[in-house]
Amino acid sequence: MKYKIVTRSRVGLPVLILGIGCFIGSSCSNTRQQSSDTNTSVKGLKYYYRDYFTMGVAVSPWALKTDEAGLIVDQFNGLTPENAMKMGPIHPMENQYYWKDADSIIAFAKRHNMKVRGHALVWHQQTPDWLFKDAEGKQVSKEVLLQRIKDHITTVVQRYKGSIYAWDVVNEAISDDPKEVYRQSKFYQICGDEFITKAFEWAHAADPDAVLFYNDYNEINPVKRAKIIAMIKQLQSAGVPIHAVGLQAHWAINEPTEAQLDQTFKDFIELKLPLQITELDISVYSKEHNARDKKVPADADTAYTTEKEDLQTKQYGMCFKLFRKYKDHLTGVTFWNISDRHSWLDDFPVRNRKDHPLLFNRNLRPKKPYTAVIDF
Ligand code: 9MR
Repeated sequence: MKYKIVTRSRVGLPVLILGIGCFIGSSCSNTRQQSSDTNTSVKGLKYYYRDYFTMGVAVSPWALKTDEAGLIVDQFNGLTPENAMKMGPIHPMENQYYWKDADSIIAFAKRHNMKVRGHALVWHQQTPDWLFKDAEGKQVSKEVLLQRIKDHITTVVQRYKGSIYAWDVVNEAISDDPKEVYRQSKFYQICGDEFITKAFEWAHAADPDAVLFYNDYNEINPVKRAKIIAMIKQLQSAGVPIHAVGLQAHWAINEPTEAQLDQTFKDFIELKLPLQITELDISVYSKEHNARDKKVPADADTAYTTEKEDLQTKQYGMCFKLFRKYKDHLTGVTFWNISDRHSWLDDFPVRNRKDHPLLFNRNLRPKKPYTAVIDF
């Protein structure tokens, strides 16, 4: 489908852009509205998917002060703080919280009538130094750690009660090692799996209206998926307030296959819980799971070639075809980062290798994969 998007120039005159070619290159004049006006006539992702699910994006407070803000307002109706609400950034010292960044994201969402997902209450990464240590620097007991987790969850969730509709309560607690169930994190080593149950109970007590998620990656892997599902079933049968499942969806041009993704949805649906795609990006490189330095000549080839563009277009098209197929179970899709200007994948798995995983290029123009997402 050749499609039309009507944007407004800075002086308010509607400008018609015809066909996709104009979006992809940087040769078109930049007429995209960059103000924070929500009464825009741009038909963004949230417009095309208005009968399907929320379209969200992970953001930093800084991005909301750049020209990316206009793009966000045009295209999305949901926000996730990429880092600002994680334990380390928001709770750097035991008796000190740092609210400024998280608050600014909430304020932006309110100004533009967007929903906010909270991310993440308990995660093994980006934990503050003080969390696991006592005054002498020795590892704390289970009792102390659980009390600290409780205080953290209660304070953060209560502060944003009414402003955040959903929380990633526990993030990535399942191991990638097929021989292990739970990740051997400090949380697990000190508390066993009790920290998971307790985290959901405390989050629910702090805000009984918030939708509480378990969130994890590599959910398309059948072995890991089975472990995630078994853990959630166990929590459900113990009456733990877990309300939804987040499938992170850090994918690539070569995975998942359509059959694999279809099976992933079929399996998760058996839990009878709402699902969300919480951290979507599609790397233009073949999937690798472990961090490494550049080593082969191909690692230096970071151009966004027509071949990569075509493969990424096909993959985005396939994923969204299945997202629409499972729309009765899917309540949101969130992209992890805004445009190819910056993504965490620029540094992972290969350090300092530029990736192009998103729907908008560095000039904030929709890429060819964007057309595959809205063409239905
Ligand atoms: O995108 C986030 C990046 O800026 C941080 O440096 C990183 C810290 O480990 O976390 C990234 O986000 C992660 C998310 O919070 C949980 N799932 C995996 C994401 C990518 O690593």
